[in-house]
Amino acid sequence: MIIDDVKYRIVFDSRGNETVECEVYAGEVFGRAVAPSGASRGKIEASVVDPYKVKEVEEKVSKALIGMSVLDQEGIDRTLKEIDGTDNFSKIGGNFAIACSIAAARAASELLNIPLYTYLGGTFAKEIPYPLGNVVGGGKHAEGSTSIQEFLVIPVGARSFFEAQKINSEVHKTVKKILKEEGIFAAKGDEGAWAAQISDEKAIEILRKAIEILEKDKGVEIKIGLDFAANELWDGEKYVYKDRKLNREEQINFLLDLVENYNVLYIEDPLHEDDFEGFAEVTREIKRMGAKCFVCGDDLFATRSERIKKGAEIGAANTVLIKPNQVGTLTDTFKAVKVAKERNYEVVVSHRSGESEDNAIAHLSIAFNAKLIKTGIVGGERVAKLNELIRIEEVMGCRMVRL
Ligand code: 2PG
Ligand code: MG
Repeated sequence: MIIDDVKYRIVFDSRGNETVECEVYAGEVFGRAVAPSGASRGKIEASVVDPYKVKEVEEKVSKALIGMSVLDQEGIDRTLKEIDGTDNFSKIGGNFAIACSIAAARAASELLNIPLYTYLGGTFAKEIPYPLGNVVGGGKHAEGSTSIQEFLVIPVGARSFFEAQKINSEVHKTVKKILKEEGIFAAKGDEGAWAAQISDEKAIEILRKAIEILEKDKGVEIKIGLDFAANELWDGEKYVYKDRKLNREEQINFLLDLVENYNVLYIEDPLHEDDFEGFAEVTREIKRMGAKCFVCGDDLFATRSERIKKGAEIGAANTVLIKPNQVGTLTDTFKAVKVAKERNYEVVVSHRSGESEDNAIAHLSIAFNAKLIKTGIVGGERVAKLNELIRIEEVMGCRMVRL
């Protein structure tokens, strides 16, 4: 079935910023997708082009794609790259490209009358990831709150996705209750995590308290995750927190202590995006400690297969964060997943801090057989993905991944 039209429009994201939505039409069916947007963005991410260039880009993209088979995802993605002509979508924008790439896949799955996760994942799509939920946050998502960007939880003992999300929600609520009891005012950051004027240590202490209460209550184990988003802390010489400055070695010791003392199961971007060696050292040290921990590269890899290859050569990290809009097409996202898995890296599919009601990443997390999906806990744009996974679980049955 050939593509007969491609339409773009400007819509709003969860921060109230303009973003682009794309619709791809093929005969009786169409697919739609909205581009998300990041606040703590890596320097090699695909470019974001002004949404108000919508008419100009629509003309180029529709001219190139009309007449192509909607089932030819690789061809569609190749064409998007060709009309852009740069290696990071600086002409048509990674935002315009990813919206079109996902909209085309949606239209194809509609045409075949199968779910998006089956269309993209085939036989890979058989398990459900655990939700990695953001409970307390700061950094670029809530300035004035903690220096570490995200304090997350993983309900490793949950037997279903529904139960897992229920536990995450209860941790989120319990943390609010503890903050209130301690007289600490809290607001919500960009991803719905609690933002408060507290230190990073205090945030962990409160999170631990909440986890303890719930573990007792529910009899289910809950683990901690941290996204340092260390690029945002790095000033070229030191990691600058609101209450201290750490050099590279001190930063490594700080995070290793946290992993050891708090039994942390997941750390993301503990060092800045060019410190491959440092990531390798952290990964080695954690292994030596005998701790099981996902050491995840977000800005480090930026969903780019060549960066993953480079990291894997020296054992930098053991997990890759997958954000399709970092690279601009589903084909390149797939490539990153493939390269990661071939090197025995785990994958975690992630939202951006600026999101919409679009739930495509829920499907991608199944299609890629991700261990975790990082998509917040509360807020309509986060719940859109979580609720989609609950619907998928109804069809697939409770088949959680093994962590
Ligand atoms: C991150 C993301 C999502 P942003 O750093 O992992 O949580 O934030 O979208 O702002 O880059
Ligand atoms: Mg990150």
